[in-house]
Amino acid sequence: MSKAGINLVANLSGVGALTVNGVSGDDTLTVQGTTAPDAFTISPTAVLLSTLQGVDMLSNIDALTVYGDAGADTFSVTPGAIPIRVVGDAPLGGATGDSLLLNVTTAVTFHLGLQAGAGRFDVAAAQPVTFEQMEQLAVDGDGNDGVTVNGTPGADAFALTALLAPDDFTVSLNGATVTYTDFASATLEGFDGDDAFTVAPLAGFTTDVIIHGGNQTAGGDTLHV
Ligand SMILES: [Ca+2]
Ligand SMILES: [Ca+2]
Ligand SMILES: [Ca+2]
Ligand SMILES: [Ca+2]
Repeated sequence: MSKAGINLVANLSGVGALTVNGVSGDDTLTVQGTTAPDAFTISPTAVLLSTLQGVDMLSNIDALTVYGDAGADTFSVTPGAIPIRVVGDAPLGGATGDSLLLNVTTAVTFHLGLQAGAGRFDVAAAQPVTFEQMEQLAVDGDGNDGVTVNGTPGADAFALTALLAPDDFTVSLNGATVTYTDFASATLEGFDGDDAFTVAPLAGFTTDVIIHGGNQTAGGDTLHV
């Protein structure tokens, strides 16, 4: 463990439970994974790392960053009182890679980032979760809440595809696909630009789908079901 600003490096061995307490001031805790595949379980109060030493209890920390480093890493994140940032690192792109699972019990809004594999989830009554260099994205709800997928000011291509369970689906926005499980509604926000929406429901699909085309530019927004 190292601390910025005071040249402190603490080497830990044989630690049972590790507590990090920021006490006062503006503190960011960064947890670095290994070059192997790591499985992180992340919340505002703990960062657990499969069989390796994690941070069992963290307190008085104002922001949390977790780096996966190389390897196909998994990040299971429960949002809460502090902003959480996860960086998958290598591998970059491709069908397999780093995966983020966001666990929510409230409404959630997806924002596409500028780089491939980057973006942000705004979670009602919690601080946001931002991600970078993430190849697989999934959000698990509690069945009662809605997800909103925000487009960009330009022309966007949305595709909502129902999966087998009654309230599971994927939403692809300009090629970035997120799998949503257990959501009562899905709202697709086109905003400005000529946006194209494709919806592929299945028999028995129970999620309400709401589409807002927003302002058009020239050709208008289109919906294909
Ligand atoms: Ca890793
Ligand atoms: Ca990685
Ligand atoms: Ca990655
Ligand atoms: Ca748009």
